[in-house]
Amino acid sequence: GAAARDGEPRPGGPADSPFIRACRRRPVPHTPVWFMRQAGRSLPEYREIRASVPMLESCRRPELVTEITLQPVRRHGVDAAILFSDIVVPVAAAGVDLDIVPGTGPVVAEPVRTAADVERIRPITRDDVSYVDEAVRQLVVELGDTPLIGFAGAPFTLASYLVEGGPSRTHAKTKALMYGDEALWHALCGRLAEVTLAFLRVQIEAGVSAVQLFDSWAGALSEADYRRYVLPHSTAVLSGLVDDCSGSGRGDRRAEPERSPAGVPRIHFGVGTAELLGAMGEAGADVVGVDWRTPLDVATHRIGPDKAVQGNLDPAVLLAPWPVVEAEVRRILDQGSAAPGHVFNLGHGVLPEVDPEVLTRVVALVHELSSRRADQ
Ligand code: 1CP
Repeated sequence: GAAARDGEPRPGGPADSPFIRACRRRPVPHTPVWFMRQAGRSLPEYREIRASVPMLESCRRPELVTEITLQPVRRHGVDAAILFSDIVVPVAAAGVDLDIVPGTGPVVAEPVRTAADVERIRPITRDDVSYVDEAVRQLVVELGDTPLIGFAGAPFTLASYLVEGGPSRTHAKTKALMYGDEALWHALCGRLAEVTLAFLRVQIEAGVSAVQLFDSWAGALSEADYRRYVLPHSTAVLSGLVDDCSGSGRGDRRAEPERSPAGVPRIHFGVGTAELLGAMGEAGADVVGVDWRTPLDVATHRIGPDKAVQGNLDPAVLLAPWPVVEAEVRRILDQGSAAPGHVFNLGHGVLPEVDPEVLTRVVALVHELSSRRADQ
């Protein structure tokens, strides 16, 4: 209703939370904090649930997704939840035969080699991922004012799993296809961008407050190659979400104040992307994720003054003695203040061997130090 007109969200709802405010570069009472892979093997309550359920099956059971997603919110008091799922879930829903193998990661039965292989990746609809729709709707109720982050894998990172057949250090087969058959490469990434966009739309329609596009392995490319082979496809995803809100066709969303006028905030993340940060922002992000190699003030300089930043704490620092952790938290809060919006996070996911008590302490420290600054 009235809130849509001046662009300010309903006070107290998830759209007015510190996390969403920081994504939108608005003033915050404290710096919001969440952790990539906050739901996962660092938590005994997660290991217990997962002991008897394979990974992909757990992603398809809304009651398990809901419980696992809520675990880190209850335990750590983080400022956002992230949907428990995996980047290969929509690809499996699109008909690709794959599994997530314990200790390895995603493994694809028949790696993509030909145009016919690309054609077999079907566009997806809500019905193909109804378990995600259900889990998000349930979570939005349970979470109340805490925002829920939806996510998807970006075309390059998904293409890497599909072409390699599994995790790869060099991405050699992926690059061989990219350089060797540019038309097939763009056909593959174009199809993956469609699947990803459809998957994110399902999550947004079900009620997520923000989305993160994971291009975890984009850092394997030079900036020139990133711009030529990847940027158009990631732009199709991130800009496609904004087009949803501009009134052409899917315009009923304009009636929802939280979604208008600019749609939900979009975070764009990768690892080893120091040289790509500017381009990843250009793809259409509100927030750019930064790994542990680039300090947030340097990242802000590269990304430009109109976007928020997220990340930079080395996940391995959480294994260090507390004074080291504390000094790093202070450094990141200092350097993050150079950006127009700052979301505290790690530079990549929580390592399974991290003591969850340390994560809880980091959340409390970020809140304490940053709310003191906000008072000044
Ligand atoms: O048994 C287990 O616990 C399996 C481990 C696991 C988990 C907990 C996998 C297999 N996926 C997940 C969940 C997951 N995956 C989340 C949960 C939400 C959260 O709390 O953050 C998310 C966001 C992902 C996304 C994901 N999957 C990414 C992007 C993020 C990143 O880590 O870079 C990637 C690259 C994957 C692939 C994947 N899935 C699983 C593994 C072990 C891997 C990586 C394999 C590799 O090294 O290539």
